[in-house]
Amino acid sequence: MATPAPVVSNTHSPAHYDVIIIGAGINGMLQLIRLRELGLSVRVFEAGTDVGGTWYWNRYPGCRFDSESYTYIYSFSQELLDEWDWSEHFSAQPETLGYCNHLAQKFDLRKDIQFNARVKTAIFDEARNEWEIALEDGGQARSRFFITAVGPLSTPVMPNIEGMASFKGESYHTGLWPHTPVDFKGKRVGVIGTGASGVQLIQTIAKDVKHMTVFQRRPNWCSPLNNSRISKQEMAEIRQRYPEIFAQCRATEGGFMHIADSRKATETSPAEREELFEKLYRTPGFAIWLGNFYDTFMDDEANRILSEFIARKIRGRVKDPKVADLLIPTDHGFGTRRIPMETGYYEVFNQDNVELVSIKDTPIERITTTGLRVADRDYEFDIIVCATGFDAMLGSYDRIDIRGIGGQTLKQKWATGPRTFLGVQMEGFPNMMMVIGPHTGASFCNMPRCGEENVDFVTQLIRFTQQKGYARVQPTLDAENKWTEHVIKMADKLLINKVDSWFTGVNRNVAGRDKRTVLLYAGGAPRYRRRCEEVIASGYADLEFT
Ligand code: N01
Repeated sequence: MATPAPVVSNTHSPAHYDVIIIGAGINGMLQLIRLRELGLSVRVFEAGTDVGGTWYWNRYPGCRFDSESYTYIYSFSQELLDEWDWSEHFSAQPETLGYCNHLAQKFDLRKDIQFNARVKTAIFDEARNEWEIALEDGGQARSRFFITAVGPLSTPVMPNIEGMASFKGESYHTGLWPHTPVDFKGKRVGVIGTGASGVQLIQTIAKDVKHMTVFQRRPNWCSPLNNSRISKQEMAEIRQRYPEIFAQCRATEGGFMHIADSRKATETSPAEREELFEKLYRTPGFAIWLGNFYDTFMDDEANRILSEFIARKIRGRVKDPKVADLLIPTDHGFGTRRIPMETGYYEVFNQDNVELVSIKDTPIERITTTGLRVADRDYEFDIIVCATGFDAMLGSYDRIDIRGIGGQTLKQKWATGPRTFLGVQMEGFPNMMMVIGPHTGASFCNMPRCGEENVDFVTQLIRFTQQKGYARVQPTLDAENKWTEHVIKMADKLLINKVDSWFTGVNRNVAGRDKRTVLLYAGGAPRYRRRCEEVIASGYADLEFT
């Protein structure tokens, strides 16, 4: 349970800090630790009642990592590495939340975090070179620096279906799951959405439900997680290998342990391809995605060959060929949207008490008091679960009124897509920094691996600004334009950016999100890291200090 931190007064003059951070998730917490080391006064505002971010909110049954647990651990403290044991190769949400709690307790973080504190506005005071932060409850605070550690997937979105509020049974969104367990035993359950959250939930509750109807709009390519337990002895071996594991993640494009095969699928014999695909299908984690022939990310033909292999696997696992056909994507290739990692997902559709309803051509007409209606058929449920995802990357920025120089809002600045320098700062928004913002190398990377580097970059920039006695730091417009153009150019080479998904910012449940936008940095973590190092080595030549 969180120890309540003192509440920022809304009756006295606003409290003042060196730095205000929004978000006490995995990166907000690390940012707090790092800034404390500089001797700065830091306040974190967190909307939840405790730490953990993603792992605090997403408590749905089956929620777990698809990063190897031991790559999702911070490397900055040997003590932390020595004392934390993972029990599975891909740990489940309670264990990860436990890790977040452990971090908060070990570093006594809660005393600097105000919970139940949703930030409403952040306005740059040009006369004082300070950010003025207002909370939804009326509280206010000021700071020299303002950091958003709001997470890329933290604004859950309900489907825009008529009658959402009319359902009289229980209804849930995976990203806003209650803290008390939901009992699915003997219940008639409807699930809307088959992304990574839906897949994890469906395969987990299938054993409990009386009946489950899965409403699928566009199927996703899923592949086996191949999870297993970690014995004490294996954990001891993993601990010895931490330096090697981190080094391996550092060398890869996405901060995972999987290294892409340098051969081209299109130039390899069918037998060799089959051998690699089979091996990767049995390998734990994202190997089949990130460790595959490198051209499967860029070349339509290579991607088609891989997609065909996965389609065969799905057909081999789903008994009813018509159902198998429905589960095989036809509008995008394997890995061009985020791969949901599964454990027995396809077999769920062999159960007599599970029905798959394709709503691709006949959308859900409306939610009713007893369930929902599709193409003149009424479905009755005790529970409806919306696994309908998030307003990715931009949603959490949009719901805060952020105003920089001249009163310009961030929403105005990003009207045609994000414009950033390194995904960390924006021209016109001095002293504001983003951790895992759009366009950072961390945006398309194993979160803690790149997050740690992102936090270090922000920390060093603040230290430099403070040490030199500057009141303001922001990128030049030229630097911002060049970085934004570079990010857009990099995106062009990947098939991922030619498909509608949260990767490309398309979400038809949210007004204005019907066109693709470049949100993620596709140039790879090593290239991004090199650019950050150049910026530091140049004495931050791309930035303007006042
Ligand atoms: O969300 P999604 P998610 N009517 O956007 C459907 C991370 N994550 O929460 O594809 C009917 O992927 C929508 O259909 P369509 C991971 O990065 C990580 O599942 O738009 N259906 C889709 O099927 C992941 O990518 C883990 O046609 C509607 C689904 O809802 C990201 O979070 C676990 C609809 C949304 O899928 C998001 O995953 C879970 C409507 N109106 C998540 N609106 C780990 O393992 C939406 N849908 C770490």
